[in-house]
Amino acid sequence: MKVVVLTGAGISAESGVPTFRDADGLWEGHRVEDVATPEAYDAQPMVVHRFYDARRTALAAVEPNPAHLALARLEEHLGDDLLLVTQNIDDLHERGGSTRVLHMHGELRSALCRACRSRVPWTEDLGDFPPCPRCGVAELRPDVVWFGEVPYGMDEIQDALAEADLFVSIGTSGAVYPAAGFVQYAGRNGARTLELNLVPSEGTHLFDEARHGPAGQLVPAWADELLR
Ligand code: BV8
Repeated sequence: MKVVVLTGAGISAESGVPTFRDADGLWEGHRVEDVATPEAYDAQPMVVHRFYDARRTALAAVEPNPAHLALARLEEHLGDDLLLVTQNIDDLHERGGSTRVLHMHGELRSALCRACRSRVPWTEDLGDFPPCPRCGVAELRPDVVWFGEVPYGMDEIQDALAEADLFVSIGTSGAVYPAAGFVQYAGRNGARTLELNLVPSEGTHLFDEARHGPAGQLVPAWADELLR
């Protein structure tokens, strides 16, 4: 049984990580779509650094929740038959025990050098323009995929969706592409599709089945069902 799981901000909500749409997409009065763009970074790098430095710092104060732990248990049983794709840039899947996580929108704990294009592990602030540990040039930016930028791992994701028997979308509003289109691609390639979300997402009608409620309850129950 080949499974592809896609997670969004909703899976980290019960860990205390705010989602994009709960704060109606605002941060310090900025719309996320206005901060998470290369144009915003070029125009006002310090505002964008403050946005990501604050979220990177906040990682220390949150813990994985039962939904993250259930997906790690699923990986233990399914191994390479499970591909976990996340839109999240937090490290809660890893801290919950998942070892193979595809961060299609990048990660807070990584920095990207605009000079040498290296992706380097990073846990400190970037707002003081530290030099790249690889090339020494002070051009490190958050290693995050902004609006208008190309997500990571699209080939691997598309291959997995084409082979999947089951596609499960957890805690995402289905508002952002290409992630929001994965359900149709998987379904067209013969996968059964399931949505686990607090409330019906924008694409809920595209799924064979949808269950609504907190991920911390729905995901462990679904994992138990699958592993039975
Ligand atoms: C691309 C990283 C081409 C940054 C993010 C016009 C101009 C330019 C582009 C476009 C355009 N029109 C459309 C586009 C494409 C654009 C797009 O989709 N825009 C939207 C606004 C229409 N997309 C892009 O630009 C992407 N790149 O298209 O490149 C391409 C395409 C294909 C192949 C190759 C190249 C890049 C988009 C990536 C942007 N970066 N994040 C950061 O984190 O700061 S997006 C960000 O918002 C998240 O990563 C996530 O992906 C997205 C949506 O957030 P969600 O995770 O869904 O969270 P949200 O708050 O929305 O929803 C939470 C859900 O959880 C809710 O449904 C809620 O009910 C539920 N929930 C809450 N609590 C719980 C819960 N569920 C369960 N339990 C709970 N307790």
